[in-house]
Amino acid sequence: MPVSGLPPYDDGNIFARILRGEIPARKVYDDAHALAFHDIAPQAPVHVLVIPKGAYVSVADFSAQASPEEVAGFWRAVAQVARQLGLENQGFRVLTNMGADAGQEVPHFHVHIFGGKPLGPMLA
Ligand code: D5M
Repeated sequence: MPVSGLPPYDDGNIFARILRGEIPARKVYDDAHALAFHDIAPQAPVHVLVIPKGAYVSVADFSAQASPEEVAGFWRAVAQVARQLGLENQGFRVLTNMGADAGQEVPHFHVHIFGGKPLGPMLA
């Protein structure tokens, strides 16, 4: 069970289907712990999603349940993706939405990487 008060992991969510190769994605990175692909509705010149390979609903679920290897592997992949996309020098933003108040749409933990322009202040 996820720890976050969200429903249990649903195998039919769209990112689980991408992981299983059932629907296409514009992949930019793939390793044992993480997959990264372009967001279908980009909100910045670079907008990529990074997801863990394991079945976790949210950042709270991932942080509580994933092994140290999965957690380290995931965050190393996030940094690697940013490097690979050439974002390291200019800077970039990493964001995750968790639950209803944040408007999380897809119940498989993911982080957004935004970059490619000055991003301005954070929205509250
Ligand atoms: O954001 C979920 C994000 O997932 C949102 O920015 C759209 C994106 N999305 C939804 N379906 C797809 C597919 N099939 N490919 C790529 N990107 C997709 P959230 O943080 O849950 O609000």
